[in-house]
Amino acid sequence: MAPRPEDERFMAAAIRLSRWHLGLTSTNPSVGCLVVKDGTVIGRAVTALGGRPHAEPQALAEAGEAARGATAYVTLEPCSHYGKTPPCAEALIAYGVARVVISVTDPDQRVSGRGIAMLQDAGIEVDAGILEEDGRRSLAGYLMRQTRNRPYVTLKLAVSADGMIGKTGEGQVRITGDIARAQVQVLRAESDAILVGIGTAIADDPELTCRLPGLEGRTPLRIVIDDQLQLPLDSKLVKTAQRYGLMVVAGDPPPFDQNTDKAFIGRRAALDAAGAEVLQSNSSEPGELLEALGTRGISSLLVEGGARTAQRFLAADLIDRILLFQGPGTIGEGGIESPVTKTNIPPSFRHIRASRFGDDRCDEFERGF
Ligand code: AOF
Ligand code: ZN
Repeated sequence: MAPRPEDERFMAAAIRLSRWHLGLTSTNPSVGCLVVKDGTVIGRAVTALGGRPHAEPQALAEAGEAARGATAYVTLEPCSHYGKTPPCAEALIAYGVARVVISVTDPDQRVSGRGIAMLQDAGIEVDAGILEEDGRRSLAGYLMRQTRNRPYVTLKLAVSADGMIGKTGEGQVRITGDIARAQVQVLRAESDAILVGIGTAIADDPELTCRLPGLEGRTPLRIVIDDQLQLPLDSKLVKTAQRYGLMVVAGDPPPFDQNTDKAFIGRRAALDAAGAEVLQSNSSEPGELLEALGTRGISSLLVEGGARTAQRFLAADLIDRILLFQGPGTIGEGGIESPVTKTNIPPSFRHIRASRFGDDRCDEFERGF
């Protein structure tokens, strides 16, 4: 059957709803579901924290008896498998829903079209592919991990008007204002993990937490690429390792043997004792690290700096989205040049949005996958 005029409006609302739990449901996707009858929303839900229950049974339970004959809007094809919960397609059938509108079909091999077939076999009308581009964006982490076993990677850069991301020897430089910075904290909250290089970790001593009121509990796993384990034990990252989690990636073979060098072994033991996890992975091959993260269930990664780390990911073609925050001030002498500016974004990226946050501007670029 054909989509109806109201479909996009309700699907847009379901997609917005699904974003509430981004970063909180891995390895499951955060899915939104609305149950609508006679133009009124009678049930709504998002995949629960930790990934279960799924969205549909919760939305159906809210709608109750009234779900009979209603339309369900779901951002992802309802599941058809007996996993840790019974199939959502079965719940939709049992509640007597007349029509199901889907944005994105599920690449999970246990589902992959079977959810739709199950609904259709029960006589339910199904329309798929509604607002698919937005739906895919909201599910980007899940889709990337399912299809390529790696997280979806967002590079965030704050750039001054003269194209700099910082100043040599100066630690944190204010480039953007409070509203843009709050927006970055929302990005952190939506991510499963956040990554910086050791240069940034030492120069800025960042905490990389989410401190926005109401979102304090949503700090992602913090990761530092630190080939030789130079992260100071009194850094904010190490001091908060127990509380928020910290992964330190010891990488490229340094000019000593990591298995016998006493100082290195000592630093590794100290980080371990402080609650950090030390992972061995070749940092000049970021793909290796991404695969390890994907295997651990990390679906979305925010790369926050600095220039060298960004460059490595870009060179390996492992950035999927770029958020370029641009402040009005200049840095001038001693500035550290941004690895990307609006004029040299790799041609595979498409500009999809420009927003304003106070005096700052944010341009968003993405690459399809
Ligand atoms: C839905 N609605 O809200 C979500 C779905 O481990 P399980 O049993 O929870 O199954 C995980 C799979 O369920 C996941 O790979 C994806 O196919 C689907 N997630 N499905 O119908 C939801 N989160
Ligand atoms: Zn399900």
